[in-house]
Amino acid sequence: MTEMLLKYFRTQQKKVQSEKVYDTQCPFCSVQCKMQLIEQTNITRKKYITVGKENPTSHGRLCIKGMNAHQHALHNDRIKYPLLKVNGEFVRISWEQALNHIKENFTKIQSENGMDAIGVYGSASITNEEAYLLGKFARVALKTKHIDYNGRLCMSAAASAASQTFGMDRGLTNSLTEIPFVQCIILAGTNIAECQPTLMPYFEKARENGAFIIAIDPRETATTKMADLHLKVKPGNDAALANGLLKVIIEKNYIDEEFVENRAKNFDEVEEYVSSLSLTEIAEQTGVPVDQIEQAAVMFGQKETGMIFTARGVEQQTDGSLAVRNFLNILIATGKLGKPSCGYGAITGQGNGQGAREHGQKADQLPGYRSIENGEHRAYIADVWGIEKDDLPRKGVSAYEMIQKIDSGEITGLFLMCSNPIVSNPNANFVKNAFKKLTFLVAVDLFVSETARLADLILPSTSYLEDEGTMTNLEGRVTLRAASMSSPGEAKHDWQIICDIAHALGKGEYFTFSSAEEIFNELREASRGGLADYYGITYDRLKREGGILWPCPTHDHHGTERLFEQSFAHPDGKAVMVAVPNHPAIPKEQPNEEFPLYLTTGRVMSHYLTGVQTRKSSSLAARNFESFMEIHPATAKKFGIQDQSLIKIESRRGSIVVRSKWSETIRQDTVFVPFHWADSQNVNMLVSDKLDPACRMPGFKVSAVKISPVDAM
Ligand SMILES: Nc1nc2c(c(=O)[nH]1)N[C@H]1C(S)=C(S)[C@@H](COP(=O)(O)OP(=O)(O)OC[C@H]3O[C@@H](n4cnc5c(=O)[nH]c(N)nc54)[C@H](O)[C@@H]3O)O[C@H]1N2
Ligand SMILES: Nc1nc2c(c(=O)[nH]1)N[C@H]1C(S)=C(S)[C@@H](COP(=O)(O)OP(=O)(O)OC[C@H]3O[C@@H](n4cnc5c(=O)[nH]c(N)nc54)[C@H](O)[C@@H]3O)O[C@H]1N2
Ligand code: SF4
Ligand SMILES: [Mo]
Repeated sequence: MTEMLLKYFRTQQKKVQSEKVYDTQCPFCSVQCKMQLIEQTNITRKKYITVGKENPTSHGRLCIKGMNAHQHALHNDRIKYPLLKVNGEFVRISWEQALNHIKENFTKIQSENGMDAIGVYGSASITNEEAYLLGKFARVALKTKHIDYNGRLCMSAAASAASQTFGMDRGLTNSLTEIPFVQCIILAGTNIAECQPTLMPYFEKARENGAFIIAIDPRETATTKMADLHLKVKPGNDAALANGLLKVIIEKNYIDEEFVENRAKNFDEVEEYVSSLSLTEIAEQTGVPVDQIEQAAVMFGQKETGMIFTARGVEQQTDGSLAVRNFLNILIATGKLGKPSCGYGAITGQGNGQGAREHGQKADQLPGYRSIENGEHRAYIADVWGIEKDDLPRKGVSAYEMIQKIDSGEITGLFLMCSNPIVSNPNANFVKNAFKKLTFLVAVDLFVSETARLADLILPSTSYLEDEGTMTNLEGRVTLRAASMSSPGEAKHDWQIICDIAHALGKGEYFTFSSAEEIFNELREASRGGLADYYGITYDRLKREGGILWPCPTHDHHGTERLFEQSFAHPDGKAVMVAVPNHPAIPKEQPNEEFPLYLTTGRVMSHYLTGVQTRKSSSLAARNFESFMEIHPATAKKFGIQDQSLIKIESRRGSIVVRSKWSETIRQDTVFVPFHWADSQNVNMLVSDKLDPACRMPGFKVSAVKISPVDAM
């Protein structure tokens, strides 16, 4: 370095009068990269830099979202005080007034319409402590059966498939460290390069070590570019494609007979069904040529080790849970489970997508992955909570079905924490109108989101920089997110808000917590002996060890790196295979003359979910400041659509206007629109509300649409 440069850096350094370092974890995806926000103060202003911190999952790597997360957290638009809607305008009120207001309205609604007239809608972006407490709040403080959360739109299909097949659902059956040694990898409907970018080195190392990578996606993405073989499936046909793979695997005898015999059930049923299928018909249905199906099956069958990863491309379908089960059939048939570098991974979505699905936010669930309809489970949790087991409500309904109950007037009050459902749910016009019918809506958020705009009362919550607590990452690794920045204005942690409301409702004795750690210690008890057993995990251990993979039943247990080595989690220890039909019982919407194209939806690297946070970040918003529709040039020409021009997209439910983006790499019968934008660009106005009958997942990934240039209207 030259003298001049050194001198410059020294003067710059002197200008920094003080420096503060905040340890935390990224607020976005399921990798949960550990990081530090460095705040440098000089005479005139503050400067922020985010740097990655060593950890067992992402080893100090960060993606652009993590690096810029502070821009939304430190944004002036953060809500700092409780806001009450008066004559259509939000006005600042005190916490005491806010709590009184909630007490009055919740009590009135429940005395007039019954306990179940209030719904609770939670999130997988809050900590384990908060997710646990929200479940307890619904059952103990509000005594309503209606609680569900945004993970229903995210993890429910994979969770239901793993529970039915394996008897237990942890996103990854193996730790990430095994990926570099896998010989064949199937990436089905997952865009890791844009959605969990800091995991890419695991897959890149596998490639360097000679792995054959197969990607299944209707579009070319930064992830499919890494693959040796890209199966460009017609949207919604993954179950049929997996049948094709299974058929070849069975016919060419890549079956692990011993595994199938000793460790699984129903292989014969699957064999019989797939042998009755025609590969040519599967190729026709899925749009994937026979030779590609054969090549993929042979590669996966031949190799000694193999892993399959699925994400929302396969799962956000009205047969998503069965489609996942069919990929699990392939793993069982080839004996690729419970061994080194052999296993399954549902790439979890939100920061706490794993933990928040284990401790009681789901309509039918109690902590530790217990069931609310199981007598023993009810008794155990009632005991931990100090209530009568008969006082525990029964199971409620899924997220979208709660909204249907709002529409029909069965639910008239809603407590919403950390979600933006009028943008993220399917059939968005219906959802927005339903929310307008609520007598009383409380939204707890960092910002006035599109849904919060409709609220009667908004409560200000704290962000990842301010709120300490545990998050369970995609591996099933419980991590402790440090957070030490002071809260802006009068914002409170989500857990404090829950406790304060419980006190206002006269249920304070069950919510006497004064720290996240105290809540975690109760969660540990509540999860003890359950499938997701956290009992052996403590804050002290998390600080020392950096993260622990559940189940971890005792203090001297190291955590569980690889699941199912000896047996599966069903009582008989066996995995359950199932024959999955090519054509699901509930047919998916198919293109026709009026609506000639498939629409599929998803994500881009720089934005997160409904965009409330990332649209506030100048660096991220600058990368994509508006929505777009990816379309093949040949299709675009057919419909008279120029590149970068405004397009109206219509389905049977509604219409939106976005800009076109020509791309040679998407299927010609399909267009793609991300869902990070709201209002007139909210793609969910187009998506149908049909749900997977097994897990209530909406079919976000397939709709039939028509398109037209806006100036031709
Ligand atoms: N940048 C960014 N990262 C994120 C998020 C974000 O919003 N932005 N969100 C986080 C969350 S909550 C989640 S759930 C995950 C989601 O992570 P992913 O599931 O990987 O993301 P998606 O873009 O929804 O869908 C993945 C791929 O499925 C493809 N696809 C569409 N239809 C089909 C189909 O019918 N079959 C198959 N096989 N593929 C199909 C899409 O083209 C897309 O490339 O990402 C997490 N990480
Ligand atoms: N078309 C289509 N729709 C989809 C999907 C798709 O692929 N396609 N994917 C689905 C998936 S996978 C998901 S996960 C859902 C997500 O859907 P949502 O849950 O609606 O998404 P977010 O944008 O994360 O909403 C979170 C809200 O909570 C606020 N917030 C952030 N952190 C905190 C906090 O710590 N406390 C509180 N109280 N508030 C906070 C944010 O400001 C934001 O307003 O969307 C689903 N919808
Ligand atoms: S978005 Fe995900 S990959 Fe990117 S920094 Fe955050 S946790 Fe890491
Ligand atoms: Mo998600």
